[in-house]
Amino acid sequence: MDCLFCRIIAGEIPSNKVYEDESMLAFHDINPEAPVHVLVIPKTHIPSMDGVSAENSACVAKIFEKIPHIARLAGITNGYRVISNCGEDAAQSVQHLHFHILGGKKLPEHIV
Ligand code: DGP
Repeated sequence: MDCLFCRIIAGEIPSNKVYEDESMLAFHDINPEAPVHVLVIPKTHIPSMDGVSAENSACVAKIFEKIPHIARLAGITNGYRVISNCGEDAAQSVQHLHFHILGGKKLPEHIV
């Protein structure tokens, strides 16, 4: 298993968990870019947004259903931003689908 996030899911690499259930794991980013910076990943290995399909999108829907709860668990009270970097031009650095939840401060207006 050479996927870093699969190894985190397997418990081979420790993480600071925020939420976990049968289909997803949420944990604090090792390199936070906001006071609260959580990553949410499906337990199914999907390399990026490009790998989402009709066959596997249920786990993505579950993540989006759970993101408001995860944001609250992480202490976010006044709004947040969700980002998924996909591919080289977006500087995706870990090839396992993940959603960044950023909050805990007023974020820059023009990130996209
Ligand atoms: P991206 O650039 O969108 O592929 O984001 C990957 C994120 O993963 C980046 O913000 C840093 C984070 N990250 C990388 N390695 C680790 C790790 O071992 N533990 C944790 N908690 N986060 C990691």
